[in-house]
Amino acid sequence: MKKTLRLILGDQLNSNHSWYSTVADSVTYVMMEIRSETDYTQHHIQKVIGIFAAMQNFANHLKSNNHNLIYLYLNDQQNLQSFSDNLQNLISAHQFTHFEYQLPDEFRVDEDLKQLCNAISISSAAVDSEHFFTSRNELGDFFEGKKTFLMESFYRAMRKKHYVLMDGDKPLNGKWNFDSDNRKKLPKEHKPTSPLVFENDVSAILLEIEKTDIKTIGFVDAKNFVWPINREQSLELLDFFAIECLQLFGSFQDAMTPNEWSLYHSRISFSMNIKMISPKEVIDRVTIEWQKRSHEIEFHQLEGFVRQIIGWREYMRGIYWNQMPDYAQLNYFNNSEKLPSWFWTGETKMNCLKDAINQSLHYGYAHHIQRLMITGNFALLAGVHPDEIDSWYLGIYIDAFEWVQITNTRGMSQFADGGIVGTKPYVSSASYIDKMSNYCGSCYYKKAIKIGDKACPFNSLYWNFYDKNESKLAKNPRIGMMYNVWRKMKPDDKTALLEQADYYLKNSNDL
Ligand code: FAD
Ligand code: DLZ
Ligand code: SF4
Repeated sequence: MKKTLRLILGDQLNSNHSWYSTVADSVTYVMMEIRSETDYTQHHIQKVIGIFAAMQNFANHLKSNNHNLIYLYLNDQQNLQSFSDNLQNLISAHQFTHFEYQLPDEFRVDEDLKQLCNAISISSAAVDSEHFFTSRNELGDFFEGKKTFLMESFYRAMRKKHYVLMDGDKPLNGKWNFDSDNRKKLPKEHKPTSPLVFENDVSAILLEIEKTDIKTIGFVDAKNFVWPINREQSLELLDFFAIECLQLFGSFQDAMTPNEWSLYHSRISFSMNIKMISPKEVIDRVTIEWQKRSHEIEFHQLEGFVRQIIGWREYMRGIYWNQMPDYAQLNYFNNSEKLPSWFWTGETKMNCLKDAINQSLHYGYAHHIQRLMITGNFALLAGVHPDEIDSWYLGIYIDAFEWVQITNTRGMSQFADGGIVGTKPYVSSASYIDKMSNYCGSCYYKKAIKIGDKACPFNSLYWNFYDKNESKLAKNPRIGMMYNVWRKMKPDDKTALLEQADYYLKNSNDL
């Protein structure tokens, strides 16, 4: 009799997958909590707990639907702590005759599973994970023969192909992109909607992790775990976003303010990335809400959100599969510094960084502009090696999986890919941060000062970055103007700025 073993990875918790539409005695599923995954970077404690809790809930869901399932807990004696060792062991112990897995999202795991399939003597097959709008190679095929990978053209093609926000063959409401209506600062008196948080008791999982020497970062309140850990909670969070946040999502998408950790963001990246909900469900849900309340929800709020999902998210996945494994080695600026130690403690006098890092430690979450224009901006200005930065981002965020983390970090944020993802590096001085946030007013440093004890570090580091990388950037048409300003500056002023930057870089742990 044919006996099939099917592997379910921790980020493949898609209950709508066609695998589960029939129940068969001949099929057994396997899920495993393993050290190869908990230890490939230093993860946030909430990320490890969140994934284990969601895996356990998914396993219970499958079992209650009468599927055969083997679940290897972290501290099970027979757990060999890697996908391939456990799988080989199970295949021989239970005499499986066929092995199947869903295409993993990570290059490393993909390679491991391909190797395993070559090593075992039974037949095997990989199937689609039935989650994304696009297949792995779709972006590569779309840009075949083109010099650049312009997100906007990919996004438009996705809108047309999947008939999202379309009116015949034209974009709904006449324009593809309404970004110019977005990006407002949060007014000082504006009190954002309080985020929906869950109160999951995950203390049993924490206890198991604490029995091991797994190294994690960040904090957790294990009796009140805030993240969704099953499909029902994920859908509840999505509903909350559609009903409470969508109407201001675009407007305040890039806004930052102290002690407000999520503003009008959806916080559904974790649920989506481990596939408890699908991007199609997300787009359908918000579109229905807009149709119901179009008198209240302006179209630009909806379009801005849809672009993140069907545009950026699919685009990053496509870039990943098109560029890996070489992408992980790119270091366009040859940066080599280390991250300051306060990236792991939040203990810095820089208000914007203190806030972004502390909330990352407390929630395993920061929203896009905090990741891009606060932590990422500083790391790039400080010339930190992309490996250091990747590993920090891959660990600290609950939604961090390499396919979407590395493309955002090494690509969009660090420009280490020399312009595959972005057309210019995202760097700024204090003026942009002040424009988009309420951080500067109460900071030890002064946003308008460039030189001296109270000078905001972003100001001198910004010019130092342009000076240091002139040969690589001056010809970029989107940056040329900055070099005109730099060249026109008085030599004494330039020297003072570079000396100030040098002082800050040499003392970065004390900033
Ligand atoms: P919202 O602001 O509500 O956006 C809705 C959804 O759109 C997100 O859930 C996400 O799925 C998608 N999205 C938005 N921006 C992007 C983007 N640039 N790339 C891909 N999808 C996007 N996202 C991750 O999912 N995992 C990561 O590890 C990750 N690392 C990042 C690292 C850096 C340096 C930067 C600049 C961005 C990173 N992002 C990452 C993208 C983005 O910051 C997060 O998707 C977003 O903050 C998640 O929060 P949210 O669900 O509240 O998003
Ligand atoms: C991130 C993660 C962690 C921390 N632990 C596990 C685990 O124990 N078991 C598992 O199957 N998956 C885990 N994951 C998610 C995997 O790293 C992810 O499935 C692969 O990287 C493929 O994207
Ligand atoms: Fe950040 Fe500088 Fe503003 Fe302080 S003054 S919050 S360091 S940008």
